[in-house]
Amino acid sequence: MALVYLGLGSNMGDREKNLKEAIKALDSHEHILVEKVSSLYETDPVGYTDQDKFLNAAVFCKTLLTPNQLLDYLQKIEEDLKRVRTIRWGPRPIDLDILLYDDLQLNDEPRLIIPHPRMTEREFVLLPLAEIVPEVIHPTTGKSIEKLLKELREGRP
Ligand code: GSY
Repeated sequence: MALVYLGLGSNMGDREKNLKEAIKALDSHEHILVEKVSSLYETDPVGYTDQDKFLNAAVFCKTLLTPNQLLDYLQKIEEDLKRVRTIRWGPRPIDLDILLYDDLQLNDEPRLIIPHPRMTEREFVLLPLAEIVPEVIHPTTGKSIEKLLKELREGRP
Protein backbone atom coordinates (compact mmCIF):
# COMPACT_ATOMS: atom_id res chain seq x y z
CA MET A 1 0.00 0.00 0.00
CA ALA A 2 1.28 3.45 -0.89
CA LEU A 3 0.73 6.38 1.48
CA VAL A 4 -0.70 9.26 -0.49
CA TYR A 5 -1.52 12.88 0.35
CA LEU A 6 -4.02 14.79 -1.75
CA GLY A 7 -5.02 18.46 -1.98
CA LEU A 8 -8.66 19.37 -2.67
CA GLY A 9 -10.14 22.71 -3.64
CA SER A 10 -13.53 24.03 -4.75
CA ASN A 11 -14.78 27.53 -5.55
CA MET A 12 -17.95 26.91 -7.54
CA GLY A 13 -21.44 25.92 -6.50
CA ASP A 14 -21.90 24.23 -3.15
CA ARG A 15 -18.20 24.03 -2.26
CA GLU A 16 -18.62 21.94 0.89
CA LYS A 17 -20.83 19.45 -0.92
CA ASN A 18 -18.33 19.21 -3.79
CA LEU A 19 -15.49 18.43 -1.39
CA LYS A 20 -17.54 15.89 0.55
CA GLU A 21 -18.69 14.14 -2.63
CA ALA A 22 -15.13 13.95 -3.89
CA ILE A 23 -13.98 12.40 -0.60
CA LYS A 24 -16.88 9.93 -0.74
CA ALA A 25 -15.91 9.00 -4.30
CA LEU A 26 -12.29 8.47 -3.22
CA ASP A 27 -13.33 6.19 -0.38
CA SER A 28 -15.70 4.23 -2.61
CA HIS A 29 -12.82 2.97 -4.76
CA GLU A 30 -11.93 -0.59 -3.82
CA HIS A 31 -8.21 0.22 -3.87
CA ILE A 32 -8.32 3.52 -1.94
CA LEU A 33 -8.68 3.78 1.81
CA VAL A 34 -9.26 7.30 3.17
CA GLU A 35 -7.43 7.53 6.52
CA LYS A 36 -7.58 11.22 7.49
CA VAL A 37 -9.47 14.26 6.26
CA SER A 38 -8.54 17.81 7.33
CA SER A 39 -10.93 20.58 8.24
CA LEU A 40 -12.22 22.73 5.40
CA TYR A 41 -10.37 26.05 5.02
CA GLU A 42 -11.78 29.09 3.25
CA THR A 43 -8.93 30.73 1.31
CA ASP A 44 -8.39 33.65 -1.03
CA PRO A 45 -7.70 32.64 -4.63
CA VAL A 46 -4.03 32.41 -5.59
CA GLY A 47 -2.84 32.89 -9.19
CA TYR A 48 -5.91 34.05 -11.08
CA THR A 49 -7.30 36.24 -8.32
CA ASP A 50 -10.51 37.54 -9.98
CA GLN A 51 -12.56 34.57 -8.81
CA ASP A 52 -14.47 33.45 -5.73
CA LYS A 53 -12.86 32.21 -2.55
CA PHE A 54 -11.95 28.54 -2.35
CA LEU A 55 -12.67 25.90 0.23
CA ASN A 56 -9.54 23.77 0.55
CA ALA A 57 -8.83 20.51 2.35
CA ALA A 58 -6.24 17.72 2.44
CA VAL A 59 -6.71 13.97 2.58
CA PHE A 60 -4.35 11.21 3.62
CA CYS A 61 -5.13 7.85 2.06
CA LYS A 62 -3.65 4.46 1.39
CA THR A 63 -3.87 2.99 -2.08
CA LEU A 64 -2.92 0.06 -4.25
CA LEU A 65 -3.16 2.25 -7.36
CA THR A 66 -0.05 3.45 -9.16
CA PRO A 67 0.41 7.24 -9.40
CA ASN A 68 -0.96 7.27 -12.96
CA GLN A 69 -3.94 5.07 -12.07
CA LEU A 70 -4.66 7.34 -9.12
CA LEU A 71 -4.46 10.45 -11.33
CA ASP A 72 -6.88 8.84 -13.81
CA TYR A 73 -9.33 8.25 -11.00
CA LEU A 74 -8.97 11.81 -9.64
CA GLN A 75 -9.67 13.15 -13.13
CA LYS A 76 -12.74 10.94 -13.37
CA ILE A 77 -14.03 12.37 -10.08
CA GLU A 78 -13.38 15.90 -11.37
CA GLU A 79 -15.31 15.14 -14.55
CA ASP A 80 -18.14 13.51 -12.67
CA LEU A 81 -18.45 16.67 -10.60
CA LYS A 82 -18.67 18.57 -13.89
CA ARG A 83 -15.52 20.50 -13.91
CA VAL A 84 -15.64 23.18 -16.60
CA ARG A 85 -12.21 24.20 -17.80
CA THR A 86 -13.07 27.54 -19.34
CA ILE A 87 -10.36 29.70 -17.79
CA ARG A 88 -6.96 28.28 -16.91
CA TRP A 89 -6.51 28.78 -13.13
CA GLY A 90 -10.22 29.81 -13.11
CA PRO A 91 -13.21 28.62 -11.09
CA ARG A 92 -13.85 24.92 -10.73
CA PRO A 93 -16.33 22.77 -8.76
CA ILE A 94 -13.49 20.52 -7.64
CA ASP A 95 -9.75 20.30 -8.11
CA LEU A 96 -7.89 17.23 -6.89
CA ASP A 97 -4.10 17.11 -6.78
CA ILE A 98 -1.66 14.40 -5.81
CA LEU A 99 0.72 16.20 -3.44
CA LEU A 100 2.88 13.31 -2.23
CA TYR A 101 2.98 9.60 -3.04
CA ASP A 102 5.20 7.78 -0.53
CA ASP A 103 8.61 9.37 -0.94
CA LEU A 104 8.40 9.13 -4.71
CA GLN A 105 9.91 11.81 -6.93
CA LEU A 106 8.40 11.59 -10.40
CA ASN A 107 8.53 13.92 -13.39
CA ASP A 108 6.16 12.78 -16.12
CA GLU A 109 5.59 16.32 -17.44
CA PRO A 110 3.14 17.77 -18.18
CA ARG A 111 0.77 15.10 -16.92
CA LEU A 112 2.10 14.34 -13.49
CA ILE A 113 4.84 15.72 -11.26
CA ILE A 114 5.26 14.38 -7.72
CA PRO A 115 5.75 16.01 -5.25
CA HIS A 116 3.34 18.62 -6.55
CA PRO A 117 5.70 21.34 -7.85
CA ARG A 118 3.98 24.33 -6.21
CA MET A 119 2.90 22.80 -2.92
CA THR A 120 5.71 24.36 -0.86
CA GLU A 121 4.65 27.88 -1.97
CA ARG A 122 0.95 27.48 -1.23
CA GLU A 123 -0.44 28.03 2.22
CA PHE A 124 -3.83 26.71 1.06
CA VAL A 125 -2.09 23.35 0.51
CA LEU A 126 0.29 23.26 3.49
CA LEU A 127 -2.18 24.45 6.13
CA PRO A 128 -4.72 21.59 5.76
CA LEU A 129 -1.92 19.08 5.23
CA ALA A 130 -0.09 20.24 8.37
CA GLU A 131 -3.30 19.73 10.36
CA ILE A 132 -3.45 16.00 9.54
CA VAL A 133 0.20 14.99 8.96
CA PRO A 134 2.60 17.67 10.29
CA GLU A 135 5.45 15.18 10.64
CA VAL A 136 5.46 13.82 7.09
CA ILE A 137 8.65 14.60 5.18
CA HIS A 138 8.48 16.31 1.80
CA PRO A 139 10.99 14.24 -0.18
CA THR A 140 12.51 16.97 -2.36
CA THR A 141 13.39 19.38 0.46
CA GLY A 142 13.78 16.83 3.28
CA LYS A 143 11.64 19.10 5.50
CA SER A 144 8.46 18.25 7.39
CA ILE A 145 5.13 19.74 6.30
CA GLU A 146 5.00 21.64 9.60
CA LYS A 147 8.43 23.16 8.94
CA LEU A 148 7.56 24.11 5.35
CA LEU A 149 4.40 25.87 6.56
CA LYS A 150 6.31 27.74 9.26
CA GLU A 151 8.95 28.86 6.76
CA LEU A 152 6.32 29.96 4.25
CA ARG A 153 4.54 32.02 6.89
CA GLU A 154 7.77 33.56 8.14
CA GLY A 155 8.88 34.34 4.60
CA ARG A 156 12.00 32.18 4.79
CA PRO A 157 13.34 29.81 2.03
O1 GSY B 1 -4.44 24.48 -7.48
C1 GSY B 1 -5.70 24.36 -7.03
C2 GSY B 1 -6.65 25.38 -7.55
N1 GSY B 1 -6.36 26.72 -7.06
C3 GSY B 1 -6.56 27.21 -5.81
C4 GSY B 1 -7.04 26.65 -4.63
O2 GSY B 1 -7.37 25.47 -4.52
N2 GSY B 1 -7.11 27.50 -3.54
C5 GSY B 1 -6.74 28.81 -3.60
N3 GSY B 1 -6.84 29.54 -2.50
N4 GSY B 1 -6.28 29.36 -4.74
C6 GSY B 1 -6.19 28.58 -5.84
N5 GSY B 1 -5.77 28.89 -7.06
C7 GSY B 1 -5.87 27.76 -7.78
S1 GSY B 1 -5.44 27.66 -9.44
